[in-house]
Amino acid sequence: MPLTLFASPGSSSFAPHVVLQEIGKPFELALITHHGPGAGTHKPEFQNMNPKGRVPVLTDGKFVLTESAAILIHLASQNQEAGLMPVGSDGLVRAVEWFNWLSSAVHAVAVRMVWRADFFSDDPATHPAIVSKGHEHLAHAHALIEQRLQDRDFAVGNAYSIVDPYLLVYFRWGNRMKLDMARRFPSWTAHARRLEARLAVQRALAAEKVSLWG
Ligand SMILES: N[C@@H](CCC(=O)N[C@@H](CS)C(=O)NCC(=O)O)C(=O)O
Repeated sequence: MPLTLFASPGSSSFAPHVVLQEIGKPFELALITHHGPGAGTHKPEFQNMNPKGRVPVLTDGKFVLTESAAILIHLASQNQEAGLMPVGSDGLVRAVEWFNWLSSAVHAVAVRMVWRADFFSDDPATHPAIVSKGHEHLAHAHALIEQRLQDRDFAVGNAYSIVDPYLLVYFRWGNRMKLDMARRFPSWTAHARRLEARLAVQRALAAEKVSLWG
């Protein structure tokens, strides 16, 4: 059975998808939906594989790996020749520093409050306040990312690594939220354009039929 990435277009699985495209070895992309009625992530066969009911999932025969950060580190370390591991003596810990913060405070809290207020409360009357607070958390996180990307081409060690496509996911989500990322975050936008020039990113965007800009 080939290496398979279970992914949903434009979701956090976009980052490992880009990395698989960078590596260039054969893989299968299993695109499913992750929200709405009949979502692929809610189907029993998917939940048997990943009881968390989330994408991405990477499988290789009986090997099943969940969590974007773990999949990204696994792909980079198993394919050293692709040069996607963060460089420098503290490259890996800097990557983990990015991954932990982005996947917890930014994704699981701020982004989810904006897009999935129902996850935090069953009372629709509370949802506008949750969304508004989520935007507040997100604005703070976005400002920090912009600051970190000032005067550097890439997130870690100033060389392209597995952290960069993961940051690109959050940039795209900002545009999906109509936050006018290009005007508000010039350094992050330059980073996104630098990534968009890469063939692997173009291939992943085309395969998922999504754009970075809206
Ligand atoms: N911590 C996980 C989060 C994954 C996650 O939340 N994925 C979303 C798409 S971006 C999902 O599958 N959501 C389905 C659901 O909430 O039912 C990771 O970083 O991989």
